[in-house]
Amino acid sequence: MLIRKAPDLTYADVTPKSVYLNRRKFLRDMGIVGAAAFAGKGLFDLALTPQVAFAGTKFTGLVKSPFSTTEKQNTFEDVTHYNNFYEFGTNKGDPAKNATKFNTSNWKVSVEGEVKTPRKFTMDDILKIAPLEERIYRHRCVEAWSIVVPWIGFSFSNLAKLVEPTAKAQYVAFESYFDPSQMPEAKYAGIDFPYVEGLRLDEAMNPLALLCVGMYGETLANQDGAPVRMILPWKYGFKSTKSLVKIKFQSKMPPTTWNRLASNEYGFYANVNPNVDHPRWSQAKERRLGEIFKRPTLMFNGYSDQVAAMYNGMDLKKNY
Ligand SMILES: Nc1nc2c(c(=O)[nH]1)N[C@H]1C(S)=C(S)[C@@H](COP(=O)(O)O)O[C@H]1N2
Ligand SMILES: [Mo]
Repeated sequence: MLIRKAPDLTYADVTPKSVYLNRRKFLRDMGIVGAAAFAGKGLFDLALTPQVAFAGTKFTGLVKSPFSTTEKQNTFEDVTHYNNFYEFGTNKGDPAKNATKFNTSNWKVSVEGEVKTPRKFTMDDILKIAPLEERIYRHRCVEAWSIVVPWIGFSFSNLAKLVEPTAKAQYVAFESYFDPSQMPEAKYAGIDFPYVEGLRLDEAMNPLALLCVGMYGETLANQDGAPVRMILPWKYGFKSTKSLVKIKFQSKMPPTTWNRLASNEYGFYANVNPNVDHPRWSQAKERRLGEIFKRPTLMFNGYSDQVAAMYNGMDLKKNY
């Protein structure tokens, strides 16, 4: 995998204003596209400065995924300005405004619990686990909107196999970063932090479960869960934990943020299901961001072929 970076950027060139407010244009102006590729050094070693976010750094040599949809993609603008990231505010436009200075340098993800080889991964470690793929997935939110995004990452199973889950590992618990000083809006969100989620082991090991480090050919925007998050395209969006710092393999079903808040509204499985209404609204249809007319929602968000077998014998009206 090659990562391109303008070879001549120095700390002095990079004012926080140009980075935070106009990062993409800035990089284009600096000639980052087509710049000599750096080999040998990792992306996160090449941080322009410890204070600077990495959003906007390009990936090259991405592998095309057979799991990609050919549907029309949403724009980068849509996907970075209509977000759920309650740590940075509860309105869809809040994360774009409030996450600009989110410091994701020196990031570590602790992988622990029922594994033979627990380990703390740096972002450089993570980028070396497997070839990075571009996966264009449909993404369906519980509030009945959907988007199509070219995510970048690899199947979570690659990471899991490295740490060797023990026979006791039945579930995987995911935990987001939380720092109230960087996330002052979190105190008004009405949910407990850190944000926690979980999967059954077989769900986590399903090839569709993506450990995601980027989108649209570059590193993740802060508001989309930089520097590393989960993407589970057959489930409602809230299952896909952003800005991951802890992954724990365990024998018990882990508590999850939204289920803890309102268990009748948000189940543990949260598989996209047009036949199970949310108590306060229908899930039969969805609005693709940028479109006027609603479209029917598909069972498992259209990923039945890959995931339905995991739920054979389960009553999905009860296990929602
Ligand atoms: N840490 C954290 N992760 C989170 C959330 C959140 O508030 N905090 N929101 C979830 C919800 S409800 C959705 S729909 C998706 C949204 O991802 P996106 O903003 O990149 O589309 O992130 C999920 N992951
Ligand atoms: Mo969501």
